[in-house]
Amino acid sequence: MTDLFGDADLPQRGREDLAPGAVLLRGYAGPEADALTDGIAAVAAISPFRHMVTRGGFAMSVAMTNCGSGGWVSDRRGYRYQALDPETGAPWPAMPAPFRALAQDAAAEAGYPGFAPDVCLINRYQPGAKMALHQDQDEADFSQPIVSVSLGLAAIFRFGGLNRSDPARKVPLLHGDVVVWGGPSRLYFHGIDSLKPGTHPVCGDVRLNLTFRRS
Ligand code: MD6
Ligand code: FE
Repeated sequence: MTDLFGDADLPQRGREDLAPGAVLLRGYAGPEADALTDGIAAVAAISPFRHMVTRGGFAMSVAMTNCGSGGWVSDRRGYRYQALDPETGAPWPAMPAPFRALAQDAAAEAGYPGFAPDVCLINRYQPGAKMALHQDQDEADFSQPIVSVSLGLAAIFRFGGLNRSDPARKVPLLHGDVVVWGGPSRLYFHGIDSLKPGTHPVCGDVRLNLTFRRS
């Protein structure tokens, strides 16, 4: 008999409700991790990771790239989605098939059938990198969820409410964890604490995060 939680050498699987509409699927992407890291390397060979600048002129500590029919960008003009990579002047690399399949499966598992992501933002955290509390509000249709996949080093995810000052819970996100959120919590404030140094057997000294959206 298989035991969902028994094998010490397997990543823990399971499901946890984080908030109305937000579900954590522990270890869901574990079996796909190698395909995902290969895909990330292929994307980054075309559109390299870079530290984008905020409207205020500060370089973000998280390095980013994108794949799909558009990409999330930030510069002195603000945040937006655009079809061309500003660094290369060319379209973003296509979304690898295993990325799209995983995002659709996870969304359906979490109660959002029919999710059709057109953009995948790829975040790379080195030790000390963090993401300040923010809302994801650059998308056109807030009825579509976001699917977020964590790979490599563990990070603390802060998950608050609709107001910046709402108390935030701290959720450790581990290699293979997938968060799907939408519905009532689609616009909740969230962020990532400063990454602690470490070494992960698959990803080395970084944390990688894929966020799939319908732009
Ligand atoms: C990260 N994630 O996990 C940053 N946004 O590195 C996000 O900002 C995020 O995980 C929307 C939905 C899920 C997320
Ligand atoms: Fe976000």
